[in-house]
Amino acid sequence: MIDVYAFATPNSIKVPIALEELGLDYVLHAVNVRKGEQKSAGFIALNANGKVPVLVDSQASSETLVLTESSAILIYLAEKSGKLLPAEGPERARVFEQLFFHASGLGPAFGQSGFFRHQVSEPQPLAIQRFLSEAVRTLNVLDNTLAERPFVAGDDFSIADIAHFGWLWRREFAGVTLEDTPHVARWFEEISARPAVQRAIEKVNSLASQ
Ligand SMILES: N[C@@H](CCC(=O)N[C@@H](CS)C(=O)NCC(=O)O)C(=O)O
Repeated sequence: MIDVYAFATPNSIKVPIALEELGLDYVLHAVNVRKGEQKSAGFIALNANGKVPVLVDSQASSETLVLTESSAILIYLAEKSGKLLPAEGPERARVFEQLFFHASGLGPAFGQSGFFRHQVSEPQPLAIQRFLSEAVRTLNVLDNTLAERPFVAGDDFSIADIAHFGWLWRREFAGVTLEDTPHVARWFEEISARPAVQRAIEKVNSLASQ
């Protein structure tokens, strides 16, 4: 049994997308980050970092696996199923390159841009300017990549596409549009049209109305 603790957020959505793409059964549990449920004692016992998503796989091995960090979860699911991540060589390295670029570059820039735009009581123009420009800069890096390849890590859809999709799906929060990045816009339309992605979005959005 796989349990996923998540909400309608950019990092959460990656996990249901991967599970839907891989055809793995799972149960989705809402952790309402708008109400601060990710900081409750019960949830901190699951993830000391107090953030979603968390995956719990009771059939991982002899012990139940509790895994945090969306990129680590994507790699775990890809390796468990033998899909969405090349087994070796340069193709595998390209997927990791994009996952790390997402986790250390694009994702935090989008997150901080959104935070300083929407979640501070006192406006801080320098922080807004810094993080919005970094979000746009990393988006342009991705656009240049997608000018050369159909998917972010090469010729095939992979967990790296799922990672980037999470934050691109919530780009409005960060104050980012796709108007000046036609290759990202093309890719975003294609990923959005995948039936597994649509199923995951519907399920995650329904968490917010529970
Ligand atoms: N590096 C983590 C980031 C997780 C993260 O920031 N999750 C957000 C939702 S997208 C969250 O839980 N925010 C609530 C909080 O930080 O209190 C990952 O990739 O899983």
